[in-house]
This record gives sequence, C-alpha cells and structure tokens, in this order.
Amino acid sequence: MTVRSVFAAVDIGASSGRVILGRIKAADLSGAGTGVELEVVHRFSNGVVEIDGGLRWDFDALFEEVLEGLRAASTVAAAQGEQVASIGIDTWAVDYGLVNAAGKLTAQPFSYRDKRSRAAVGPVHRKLDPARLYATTGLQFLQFNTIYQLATEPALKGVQALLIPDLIAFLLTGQRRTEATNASTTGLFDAVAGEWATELFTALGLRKDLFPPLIQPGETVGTLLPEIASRVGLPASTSVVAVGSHDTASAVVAVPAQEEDFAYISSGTWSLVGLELRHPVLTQASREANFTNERGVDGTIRYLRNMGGLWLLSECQRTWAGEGYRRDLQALLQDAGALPAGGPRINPDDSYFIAPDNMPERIRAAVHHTGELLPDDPAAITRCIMDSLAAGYARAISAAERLAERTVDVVHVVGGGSQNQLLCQLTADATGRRVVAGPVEATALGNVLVQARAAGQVTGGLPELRALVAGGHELRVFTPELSTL
Ligand code: ADP
Ligand code: LRH
Repeated sequence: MTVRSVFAAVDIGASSGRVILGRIKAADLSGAGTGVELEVVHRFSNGVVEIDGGLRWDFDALFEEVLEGLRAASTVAAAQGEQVASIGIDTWAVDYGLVNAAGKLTAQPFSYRDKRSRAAVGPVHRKLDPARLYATTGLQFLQFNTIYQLATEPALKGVQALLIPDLIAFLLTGQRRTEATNASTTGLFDAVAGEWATELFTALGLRKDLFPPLIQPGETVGTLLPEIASRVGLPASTSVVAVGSHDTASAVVAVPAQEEDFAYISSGTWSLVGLELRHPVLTQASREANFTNERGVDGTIRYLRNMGGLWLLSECQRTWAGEGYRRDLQALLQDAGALPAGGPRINPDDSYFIAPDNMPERIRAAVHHTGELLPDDPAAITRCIMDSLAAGYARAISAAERLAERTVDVVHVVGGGSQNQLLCQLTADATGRRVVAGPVEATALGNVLVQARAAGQVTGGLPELRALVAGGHELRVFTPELSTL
C-alpha cells in the first residue's frame, strides 16, 4: 500500500498560531493537484507579554506549542494512513532571538511592540542616511525594523541572530539558515540583488555572519534532530522545508487571483496592502509614500504598505472585556455597520497605536485631536476603526498603482480579517473596486503549497499555485455600493 504524503504547516501570527495538515487533492493518481485541503490539528493563542521589563514573546511556550502541534500532526496523519513528508514554518516578520555558540537562546525575543527601538532610529540614521537605506533595501521605514532593534543590543559578540521562523527551524533541525523573504524585512537586505547588503553591516559595525546564510523557499533546511523526532513521533528523516517564512509572503502565494494585475490586503493584526511586482520600485516618491519592497516567493517583490490593522480592534475588545462588556465580535460589527457613514476617522498607521493598552481611549483622543468627537461607545469606536482602515486601504492602493505604474480592478482580502464583512464592504466602497474575500487561512495554504511543490506534488509557478486555491475555496465577492462612491 502506498502511504500518502501530507505536509505540516506551522503558522504563527501575532495573535494566534496553528499547526495544520495540508493535503493536495489529485484528480487521479497520475494527475496534477486540483486543490488543497487543510486540517487544523492544533491551535493556540499568542500575544506580547511583559518579561524582564520589556515587551517580548514567550518563545519557550510557543516552541512547546509547536511540538504539541507536530505531535498532533503525526498522530492524525498516522490514523489516516498518511505520512508527514515535511514541515514548513512561517511567523510574523522582523523579530529575532539571539543564540549563543552552545545553541542556547540568550533571552526571550523582544517584540516589535517594545518601545526600545524608537530611540535607536536617530543613531542608525546618523550612520546611514535614510535615503541610502531605502535605495538599497527598499524597505518601508518602521521604527521596529530589525536594523533598529539590533542597534539596541548591548552585546552581539559570540551570538547569532535568528529570525523567529528560523529559530524554530534551528531548534527542530540544528541547522541555522535565514529564509530570504523574511530576511528582506530586516533592513539589511539588498532589494535588487536579493542578498544580504554587506555594506550596511559594515557601516553599522555588525558582523557579516550575524545572521546565518540565506536559504530560498522550497529548499530544505534539514531533518529533525533525533530527540525532537522522538518527542513528536515523526521519523528523524522528516525534513523542514523553507517556505515563505514571512507569514505575509506565504499569504500572498495563496491570494486566489486569476488576473495578472490585482491588489491584495493580507488582513490580520496588520494590514499588508499592495501589489506583486517583478522588480522593486526604489524611487524617491516611493520612499516618501513609505512603500516597502519585500521579497516574495519565486523572487517576486511584495510592493506594499504595512498599515494599521485589526490590532486596533482586538486591543479595544481586550479593554472592553476587562470592563465587563460582553458583546461578541459579530454583534459588535453589526452594531457598527448600522451606524451612518461619514463618521470621524483616525490615521491607523500612527505609531501612537503600536503599544498595547487603553486603545479605546487612545482612539478617542486621536479623534479629539482632529477637532471631532467620538463617543465612548464600542459600536462607534469600532465603526471609526473600520472607516479609517477602509479609507487607508483606498489611499494605499491608489498610491501603489501610481508609484508602480499599474492598474488594478480587483482587491483580494485574505487572512482572519477576510471574515469581517463590514470591513470588506467598506473597502469595496472606499476603493471603488470589487473585493474578493478569502481564504481565511491563506498563510497556511501558501506554506503548504511551497512544500508540496518542493516535493513534486504540484508543479508550476505562482499562477498555477493560485489556481489551486481559487478552485478549492469559498470566496465572497463585495461590489462597491454606488451610494457611497
Ligand atoms: P494574525 O495572523 O496577525 O494573528 P489573523 O489573520 O489570524 O491575524 O487575523 C486575526 C483577526 O481576524 C482578528 O483580530 C479578528 O479581528 C479577525 N477575525 C477573526 N475571526 C473573525 C470573524 N469570524 N469575523 C470577523 N473577523 C474575524
Ligand atoms: C504580519 C507581519 C507583517 C510585518 C509585521 C511585523 O504578521 O509579518 O508583514 O510587517 O507582522
């Protein structure tokens, strides 16, 4: 009997993580894939925690969840006569852990939400002019880009920096690599050459081997360490395959676009809003508009803006729950949708909203600052967030079209936020474009597809991978409402 090969995707976002088994559905035994089936085998929550006076990730706890998820994947696969062929890992970008020569993590990794990197921006820019940084890296300025975080480290001697997915892969396999799509978010990566920008390391006095060598999506990182294999119940020959380890890179792989020119919004804690290009746009106008040129799978460029996202809402929900407010998300969105259009707005990208706590008050204060009033009412605050996000998306998509000299008439929304019908409709209204929402689990799908292609179960480039997603998942279409155009 042939044992069917399936793929384990470890996908950890800033708000939650999951381990998912992905199966490629084939038309017949020899036929090409016709779709991807996902089965969530383990879910866990994530969030920043205060440790040793800083906002960090509880990485040790996350790694235990990864092991539990892989154990579940092995059990579920075995029960169905299947074998986990490989494991792919993706998480949020930018953050890293420091690992010493003995392979031990020196501390729990800082979160990009910790304020320490803000003070490092000035000193970094005194060594490297921001215009030169952009011309090389094409990276949007964000105060928490890895380059600024590294400048706060008291000691980098004798340690290596591993981005979060690379750190997980290292603990599973003992192999140290830096996956290229995530490397492109560090501020130390050359957007044109697709290599480390070694001159930037020199200018900042950083060792050139501070990060391990690059690896491309689809290449094998290594096989499981024997002690890990026995803990999770998988053969030690199981490989960890590099995927678009930046979650946004994996999500963009699974945007179910059928047309060549499309915009996407990867909607979760953040909103990643932009286009897929063949070449970076490194112009002064692009820098001024704060667009990023992150690397995508297959050498593509994710030309996008990292904008405020559903963090604004989830933080409000956390505050309201603490105050005893009990309406669930769907009811809250319904109340917000019933309010009239044209209410007050905030700039969701303001760095004022990066830190946690007191979000409803901060949003109200930001509105008051513009001379308007926002009542202390969850529905009104939710509506303000939704209107502000939709207006921001419309601005970003128009700017991307202008800067990249492209035109799009469809906007794909993927990720957890694709379930937010109010936001999808407001986005259609604000952009004047058709919005196609789904799939929710685009990131895990992109992760699985890159593994499946590496294993030869699917073939082709991104259009072929996307066709598998478009054919097999329920998508919802929102058309602009004329009254609000
Ligand atoms: P991340 O990967 O950044 O952790 P996700 O892609 O998982 O984020 O998206 C999480 C967000 O999706 C939540 O903050 C929430 O606002 C939104 N969301 C999740 N489920 C639903 C739902 N059923 N309806 C509307 N919005 C939802
Ligand atoms: C989304 C994301 C985004 C980054 C941010 C730090 O999860 O990876 O693309 O900019 O987190």
